[in-house]
Amino acid sequence: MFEVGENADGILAGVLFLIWLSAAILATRLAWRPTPEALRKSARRLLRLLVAALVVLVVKCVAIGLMLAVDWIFADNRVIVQMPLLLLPMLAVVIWTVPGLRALANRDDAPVDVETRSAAADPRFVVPVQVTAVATVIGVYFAYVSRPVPSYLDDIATHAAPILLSVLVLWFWQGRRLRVVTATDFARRGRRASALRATAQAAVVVLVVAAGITYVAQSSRLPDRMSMTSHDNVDYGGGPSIGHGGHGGTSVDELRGPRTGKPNKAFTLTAKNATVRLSSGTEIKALTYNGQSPGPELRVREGDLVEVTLHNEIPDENVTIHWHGLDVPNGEDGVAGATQNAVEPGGSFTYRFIAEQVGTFWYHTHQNPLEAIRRGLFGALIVEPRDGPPPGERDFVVQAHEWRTPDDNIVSFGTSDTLQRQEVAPGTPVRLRLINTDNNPSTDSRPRALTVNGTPVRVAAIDGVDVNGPTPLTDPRFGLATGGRYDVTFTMPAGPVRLTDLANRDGGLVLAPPGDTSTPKIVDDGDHFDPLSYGSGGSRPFDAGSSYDRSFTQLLDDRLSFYNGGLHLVPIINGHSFPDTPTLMVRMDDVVKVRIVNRSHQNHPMHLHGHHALVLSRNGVRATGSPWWIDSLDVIPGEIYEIGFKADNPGLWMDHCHNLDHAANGMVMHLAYEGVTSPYELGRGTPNQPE
Ligand SMILES: [Cu+2]
Repeated sequence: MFEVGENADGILAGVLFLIWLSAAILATRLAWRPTPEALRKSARRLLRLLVAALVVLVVKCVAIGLMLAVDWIFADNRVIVQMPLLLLPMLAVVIWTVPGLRALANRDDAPVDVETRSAAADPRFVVPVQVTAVATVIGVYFAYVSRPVPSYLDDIATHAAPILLSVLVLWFWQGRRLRVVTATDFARRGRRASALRATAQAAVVVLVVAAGITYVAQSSRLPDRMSMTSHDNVDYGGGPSIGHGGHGGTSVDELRGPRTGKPNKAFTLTAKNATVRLSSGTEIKALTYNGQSPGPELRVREGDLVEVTLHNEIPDENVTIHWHGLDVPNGEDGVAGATQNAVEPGGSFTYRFIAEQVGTFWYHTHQNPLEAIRRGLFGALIVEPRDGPPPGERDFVVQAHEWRTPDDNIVSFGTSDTLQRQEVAPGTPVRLRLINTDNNPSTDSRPRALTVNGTPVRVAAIDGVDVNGPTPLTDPRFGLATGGRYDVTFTMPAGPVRLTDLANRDGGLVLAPPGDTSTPKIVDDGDHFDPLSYGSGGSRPFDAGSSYDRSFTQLLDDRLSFYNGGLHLVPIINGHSFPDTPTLMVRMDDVVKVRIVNRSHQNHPMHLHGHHALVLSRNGVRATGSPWWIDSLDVIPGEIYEIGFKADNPGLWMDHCHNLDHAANGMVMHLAYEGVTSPYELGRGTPNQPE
């Protein structure tokens, strides 16, 4: 309902502008109509336009009502900023323009005399229509560009100022026109002179606008060097204000995993260029770890000391490794420019951490990730329970990815873009480890839609945390957030089971008993899996009613604007893009609530590094199933999620949208602990481009 209202509201802002622009042109020319009949016709047309504008306004109010019905916060800026600035000039039209206009529309055939002309050119009669046209321009600007966020006081001022200025300018201008139209030599004034002047005026306007756009584009370019810890926009979430870095704090370099001790598992990952061949035969010029993509599966046990040595042999690309979902010490988090310098060609970096969580995770570069992850710098990281996996269990790691070729996006599981078959004996416990490594451009950036058909399944874990009391689901439809993971389990039945990404119905994975060559049909209209109410039992350390040390709100909007020199639909957090986005400041052991509100046109799979957060509620409905712990949460337009987490992992942590296009366009913020500093910088003048 929010999206319908939001889209309609934007379109109607444009429709209102077109109507009022026509009305203003008509009103401005009214006094110049040569004959009684022409004047009457123009006046009637203008009246009809005003009626049409009223109808559109009513529809716009309905659209705003649809958004308000979801929650006040989805359209409060319309109610507080936009509508008053539209309604006030319209009211002036009703009071000062409409009575005179009706008289003109009903005028008889008496010649158009000076008195009539001066009535039709009177500023009090014309200016309200012209100013309303200006207000609708501000309305379009509001709908697509400015997107105000609370507290709205400065937005009221910045949006009202041009309207008020236009009153003065238009009143002065219309006064001059009034004198012209009532002058005795009016009829003899040449048209040529005024045409020339109009052309000159238009040229000046075009020049000024072009210069303004060039200036805005240039000034949106990011600085060459930025520090993640030196932002002005600090949010304490209603808690006590605390120091952000400064002298004498703890450097992220001190927040590393165990530096000594023999690792239980040691891996070497070498980043290199390689050609990856998909099952269809398509070849991808990929960026890889160890020449393969997805990179080698890293499989460790709970409690292992893991050591991963990264070498970079890609000649023109810096790399890192981020352990997505694994809440490692901050210095091991692999974010270029925040926790380390990106590894330059020929360089190395060694990560060491203890695998404390059991479950399905993945790793990927956090340097130029928009391009580098898409091109292959990722792989699976599996942490098995200390005592090993359940006896007899077979697990299948499925990395849903989208390979880009010059002409196509190829939806695949790993390198399989065609249907794959595996033999599994009936009675075998099966675990599908579903990982979404990519946002989903082929389905309009919606969460990746996956189905499992052939047997009822359970969701045993979400984002590397076990689900309590999972119940069987028949033909479920999973919407997997980018970066998110579902562990789906079942006991192999006597017939085949099929896993499908609905964006590639010819691909997928079929598990079948030996000798069975049949393929189950795809059922794509099954129930959407909703973790909010799935499972039962389990304990919650806090819930929607708990008291929190700090409560933050993240208002996700988007607007048409320049970011880093380019024009985009820029996603914004609380009205800003990185590096002006708010920094969430916390203190160790704080219990923190974050309210995420998506008022934008796009999905935002929000990913907080270093922590797992508990989902408390969605659109006011409390979570009732098993505790739903997330590190990657898809927030769709019109949704409000409340999540809670304990600040128990000190550091400087990225908190960003994992739709990497959005992150690259500034949808990045960070969570900073009191006193933590980083010696690293990011930007063109550094090796580091974490987004
Ligand atoms: Cu996003």
